[in-house]
Amino acid sequence: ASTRPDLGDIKTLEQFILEQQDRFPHSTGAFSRLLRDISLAAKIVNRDMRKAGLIDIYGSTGETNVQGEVQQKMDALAHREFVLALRRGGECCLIGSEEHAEAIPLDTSSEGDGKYIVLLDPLDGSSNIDVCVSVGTIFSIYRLPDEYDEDEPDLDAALQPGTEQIAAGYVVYGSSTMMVYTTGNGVNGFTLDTSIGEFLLSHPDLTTPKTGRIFSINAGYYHSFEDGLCDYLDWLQEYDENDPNRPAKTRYIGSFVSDFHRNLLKGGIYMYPATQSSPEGKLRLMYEANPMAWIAEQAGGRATDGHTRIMEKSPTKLHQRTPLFIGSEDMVRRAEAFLQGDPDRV
Ligand code: P6P
Repeated sequence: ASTRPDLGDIKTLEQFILEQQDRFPHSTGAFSRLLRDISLAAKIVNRDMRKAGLIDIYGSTGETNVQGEVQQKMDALAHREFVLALRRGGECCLIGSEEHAEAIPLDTSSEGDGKYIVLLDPLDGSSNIDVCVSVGTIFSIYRLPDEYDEDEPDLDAALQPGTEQIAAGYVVYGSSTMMVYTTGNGVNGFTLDTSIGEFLLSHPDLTTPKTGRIFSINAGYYHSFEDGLCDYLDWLQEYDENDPNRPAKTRYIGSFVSDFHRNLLKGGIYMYPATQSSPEGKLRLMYEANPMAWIAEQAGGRATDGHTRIMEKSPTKLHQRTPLFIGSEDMVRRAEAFLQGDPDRV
């Protein structure tokens, strides 16, 4: 039987957010409005994304962003849409974005309370746009600590460990467009019905399988991985008559949000370890690893850097990177065991 709700009990993201808000009697509605602002920007990015090939907005702007990568036009456009939506909404006082070297303070005198900080990767995997491979947005929301003034928030206010997040989510612009997020009470997935412009609850109470048969890693770097990791990858690909998940299957499309989302639903592990060219790994702690780590944990999975729980890492820089092992709990624990030289521990 399908887990999809029948037409009788369609629930929009807005209705869902308001239901959740009712669970917090003293809530002012500011957080609900913030999530609404984010979902609006996601719909706009989705609209422009689906026309990328038509209105010639892909290809590079020729400028380079803080990552030194050639900035794809869609990256810049997605960044702008989220900043505009958050500025208009007035609930966010500070934005940290992969597309901008410094944190961006927003003038909150307009409407909202300006009590929230949003860290985001506006468009992860954007080099895939030109070849029509799916991409995604990742966001992480913190509350402005009481000791800071929303009119003068500074970067330190944003450098909180992942355990302090109050919401984390992603949008995957794939064969359909989905928004998946958590506020600490489980994970829920919404699919965009473009005919009515609404995200509809399609994956209530998402949980991830405890183990799986899919591993996602760039095998091209095999010779630069640490030994324990090579041993783990070799182990995964050995036949074992007692283990239906070995040999494991590799699925890696070069778009973290899509690889993560597929593994969340089917079971699997995504790994971006330290390599020679990326000694700290490639994924960013604040707006890629932390939000996805919370979603993974809330869905029953696990996320570490091979040794330390991602959400307990103390941030020092907005764009700092971290090695990342994330997904089904048993697979992440097994990877850790190999990395720590104790493969038979689990
Ligand atoms: P590599 C995209 O640039 C990204 O940040 C992730 O979305 C993706 O999983 C990874 O980098 C791909 O990196 O080094 O394997 O090409």
